[in-house]
Amino acid sequence: MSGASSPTVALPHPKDRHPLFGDAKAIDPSRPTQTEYQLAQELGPIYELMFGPDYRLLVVTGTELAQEVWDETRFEKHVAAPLERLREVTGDGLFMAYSSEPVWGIAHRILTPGFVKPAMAIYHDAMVASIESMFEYWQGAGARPRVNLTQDLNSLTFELIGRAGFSTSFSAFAHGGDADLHPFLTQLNRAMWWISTVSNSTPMERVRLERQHGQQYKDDLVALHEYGLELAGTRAAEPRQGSKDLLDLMLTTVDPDTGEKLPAENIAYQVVSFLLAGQETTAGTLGFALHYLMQQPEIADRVRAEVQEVCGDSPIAYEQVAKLRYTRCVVDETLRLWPSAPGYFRAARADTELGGCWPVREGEPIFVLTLGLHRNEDWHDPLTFDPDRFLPGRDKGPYRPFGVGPRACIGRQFALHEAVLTLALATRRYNFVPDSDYTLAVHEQLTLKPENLYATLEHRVS
Ligand code: MNH
Repeated sequence: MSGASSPTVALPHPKDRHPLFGDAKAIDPSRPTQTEYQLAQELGPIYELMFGPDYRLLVVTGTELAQEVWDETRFEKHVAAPLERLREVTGDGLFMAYSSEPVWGIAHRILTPGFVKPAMAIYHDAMVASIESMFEYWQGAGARPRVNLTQDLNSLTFELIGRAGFSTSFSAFAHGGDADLHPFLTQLNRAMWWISTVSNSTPMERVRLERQHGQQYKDDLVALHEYGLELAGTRAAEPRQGSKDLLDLMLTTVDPDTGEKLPAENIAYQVVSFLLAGQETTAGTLGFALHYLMQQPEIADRVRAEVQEVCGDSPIAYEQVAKLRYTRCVVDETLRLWPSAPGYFRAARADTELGGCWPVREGEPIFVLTLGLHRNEDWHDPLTFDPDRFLPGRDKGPYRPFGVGPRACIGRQFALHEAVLTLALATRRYNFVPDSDYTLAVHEQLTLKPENLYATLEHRVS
């Protein structure tokens, strides 16, 4: 291929392209990024998907191409079409704010101190208490209960962000069963289902969905935002003493750059954003990790040995979490093989070429599919779950499960602390025995998680 290539170079794309609907039929709407990963294996490190006559999406899974797209001088985060819908849920909260909106910078500066590594000391006890409330719930289910991990881990991360971030308990483990889910979680799940389904369906299917579920979705949006307003309003009326949680931070901090505070509307959107971004992704990560610990019990034994060495039988202290190096490798490897946020959108700041030959227009969406990138040929034996590859000194391939640049995940330290702590406490306490006939099925609703993952729990310590 010559350096001065013509702009007519055709990108690989799925066969059987429809003149109107483009490649929509090539994507299974119930598992879009998993189909995109399969397509990457057929079509290579970059390919294009057409959704309609003039909506093109580039999908990137090659290392060099991803490194180009990560370059903040040429590319930036892009709030792409499916994410426009997410903006209806999270408004101008950090997650979906446009970088050009001043409120993003204000919120980023106000909230960053709440998410740096040392700040995890503030949340540690609330995290432990949330994890123990799950254990108590399991305790109540009998001597050797079979538990629904997919569901319970969702409740855990929800309860944990509520207690740690907002000093609020959702009583996620107060009752059993789906029927007792907190209304916020029911509304959030329903809204996510709607967005994921609508975003991945044809215009005709969309009309039907709109008719059947459109009103419910609108009602849920209102309820979610009202919940955020109420939480913030209650706190504003009754300030707390002591160390600041995320809510205090947002309500009381003045942005050092502009001297402005966050408007109440925006704080409500931040609350919804954290409950959304902080919950599904971490629950999925914990589910995948426990799945592999069950499938490869020798890894669970190494986690146990490490916890024993660092903490003995004592409670796990904040400082000890950083010493659980192997447990952290388990989390890193989980996020490699199954990045629970399976990709993110970028766009060029000006017309450019990718890989020196693929023309890319300013602002057109490029999807970095980490689900494919993290398994490409630059990783040795990529389909094997092997935490040791994250030990210091080992060769590593491309790895960015939390995104890149100023818009990368603000909750990274929070998620890692939470995940390491949960795995350490849970494996010390229980043997997790998988259903003998379980094969991993991955549920996709913008994020990934193991579907119908159950475990039978054998108590190890009293
Ligand atoms: Mn999180 C952004 C992955 C846990 C809050 N998060 C992102 C992005 C990825 C991501 C990828 C970038 C998206 C994009 O470029 O469009 N996040 C994860 C993963 C986990 C996770 C894989 C768990 C594992 N995230 C959390 C937790 C919280 C959180 C926990 C909050 C407590 N994440 C955010 C917020 C953003 C974000 C807020 C948006 C940051 C910004 O744009 O300023």
